Amino acid sequence: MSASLEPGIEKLMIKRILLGLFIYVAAISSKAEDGSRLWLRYDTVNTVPQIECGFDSPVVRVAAGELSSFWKGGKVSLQLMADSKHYSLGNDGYTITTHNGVICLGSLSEKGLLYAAYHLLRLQECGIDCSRLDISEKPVYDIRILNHWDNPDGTIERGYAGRSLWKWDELPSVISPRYVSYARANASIGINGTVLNNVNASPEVLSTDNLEKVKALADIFRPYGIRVYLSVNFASPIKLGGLPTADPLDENVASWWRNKVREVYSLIPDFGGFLVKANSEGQPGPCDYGRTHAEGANMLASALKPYGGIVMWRAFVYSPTDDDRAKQAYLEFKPLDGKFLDNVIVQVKNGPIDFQPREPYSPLFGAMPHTQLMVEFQVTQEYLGHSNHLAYLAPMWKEFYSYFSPSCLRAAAGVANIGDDTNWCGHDFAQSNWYAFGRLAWNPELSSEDIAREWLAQTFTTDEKFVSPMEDVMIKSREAVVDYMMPLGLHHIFAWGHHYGPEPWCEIPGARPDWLPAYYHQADRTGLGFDRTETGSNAVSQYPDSLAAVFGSLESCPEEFLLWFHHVPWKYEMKSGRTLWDELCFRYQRGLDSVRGFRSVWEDMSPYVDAERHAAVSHRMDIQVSDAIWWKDACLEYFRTFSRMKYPKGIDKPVHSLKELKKVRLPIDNYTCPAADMLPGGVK
Ligand code: GCV
Repeated sequence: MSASLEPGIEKLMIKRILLGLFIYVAAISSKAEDGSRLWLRYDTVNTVPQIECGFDSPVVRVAAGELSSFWKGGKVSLQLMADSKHYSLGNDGYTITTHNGVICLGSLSEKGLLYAAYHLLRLQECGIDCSRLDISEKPVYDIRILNHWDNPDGTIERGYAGRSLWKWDELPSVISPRYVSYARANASIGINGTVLNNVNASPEVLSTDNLEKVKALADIFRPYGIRVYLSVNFASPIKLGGLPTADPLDENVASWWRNKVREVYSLIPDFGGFLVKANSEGQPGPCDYGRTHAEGANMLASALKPYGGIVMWRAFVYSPTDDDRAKQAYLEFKPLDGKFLDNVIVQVKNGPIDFQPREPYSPLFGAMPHTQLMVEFQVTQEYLGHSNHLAYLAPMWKEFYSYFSPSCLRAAAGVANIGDDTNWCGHDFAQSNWYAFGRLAWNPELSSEDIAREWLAQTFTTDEKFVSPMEDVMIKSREAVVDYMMPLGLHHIFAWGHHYGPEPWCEIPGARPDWLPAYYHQADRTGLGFDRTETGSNAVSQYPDSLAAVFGSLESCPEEFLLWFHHVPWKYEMKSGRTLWDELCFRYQRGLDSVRGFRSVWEDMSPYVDAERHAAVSHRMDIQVSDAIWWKDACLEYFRTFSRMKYPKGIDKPVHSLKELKKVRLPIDNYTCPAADMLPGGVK
């Protein structure tokens, strides 16, 4: 909360800011271009800018500090404004206007001023003229949150950028400087929440010792406007509390949670709430006691309600039934519409299966009008080449939003791609996905192109000779991955376990059928693809009628979803006039050609990029090209055993034989993936 500044304190405050600035600037100027500065590569200022701020608070101190350190223009005034305009922009919204040569940042809250300060710096770094500004901003979502799948032992589930940032064994006494950098990076793109631990949650996360550590992080993040949340294990009352049951309708269980929540808030007064994965992939949940997801979620929500906390309850469920996995979340959750308390948000993955390179949107969106829903995107590239492949994901997330208005949702969550690697995300370009997630969670209407351009300008250079070709590469990159991995609606044909390379032939005796690729591709002598029309699983019927009609007809189904919804004969004539088989070959080849093209564009970028990052990206792009060959050979050679058709003209001869490819094994755990080295012949 703001307080007006006493005379004298202002001077002290400015001195403090300037001293802090000096130390900070000295520290960052000595850093090499190793990617550690992300998109926040602000140059130091030589003159002391005039930053006027009539009040003090930890949040506003950060805002003023950033501007004092890095703003190169004239006077900036930070003002709390409680007029109707600023009320309409809500707590996080702000204005940036110019009056008589002074730039005025106005907001109802300190957090809004912080976001305004980062906005101004972003304009400066992108080379935009700031002499006459008239900006109003208001985020679409109040909750813009990262989900870390970090484990207490420092590993990260589906993490490809080193180990966890959170050094649990050192906390709370040792505070890594990266905690502040993390908070700062998030605040700069409007992210205001973080779930610190894996949804496959250890009950220990709620132990008193651990909560002291969580408190230390929450204290660091608070001045950056970031609230901390935790994933919790539904069986915690048993495993941590020694109770005989975790039945949500048992009063002792509810009371255990109430007491735990009280303890959490005594340490972290602005604690955000719980994220829960229940009755999914072996996690405990209310269904273990014959209760519904709503009964489980509501019990936790009641405990959190007095403190303003929320429950984000995941809808990622697929019980081992015979029904199509793509239908299961809908079948379980739709009947619960309207049964959740008002501080529960049901968190739904963007697609009905699991973060595939391309999925239609999950039909749950739009099917639960009386329930608050939020979308879960995956920023970490579990199914898009980990941190080896350049895949800019904004176009994928925009595709999701193209089906309905983003404002139908309450919030957006992104599964983080952040680890303790020097450059945070493994691949320098994977930083763009963290960036894009934050920007789109603030405003889903932003274009992928604009986000790419501003990220490139801040992260590398504003030189158009660099920005323009690399924007083009980024925009095309996700489609290229779809092409060389699973085009035309194919999905989940990954290798068992690591989800990196292809293994459409994978068979594991005793495994659940819906964990195996054949379940999804359904290749046979007649054709390829999963029949989800009314002659098949009828998953199309879960979509609104108009869309169900489009998806359900072979003629009108968009080709990008063809094999998702239909089992299509090999000789079926596609829009291009090619047969399905030829089109499949063409798409795999097109994907490979695209990444070869990206590699060559990047080669030409060396005059604009520091040698260190240029070499790092080149190395990963070489792997990507090699992997695209691997994908193309594996899938086409395998599917050819069903189609028994020849490769059409213009398709590269396979480099690898199916026999060789079937022998490829990657170390699933601790996997840092020099995939090319593991391929037979180590092709480039
Ligand atoms: C955290 C997929 C991933 C799992 C992940 C799960 C989920 O199945 O492979 O690693 O577990 O999704 O989102 O809960």
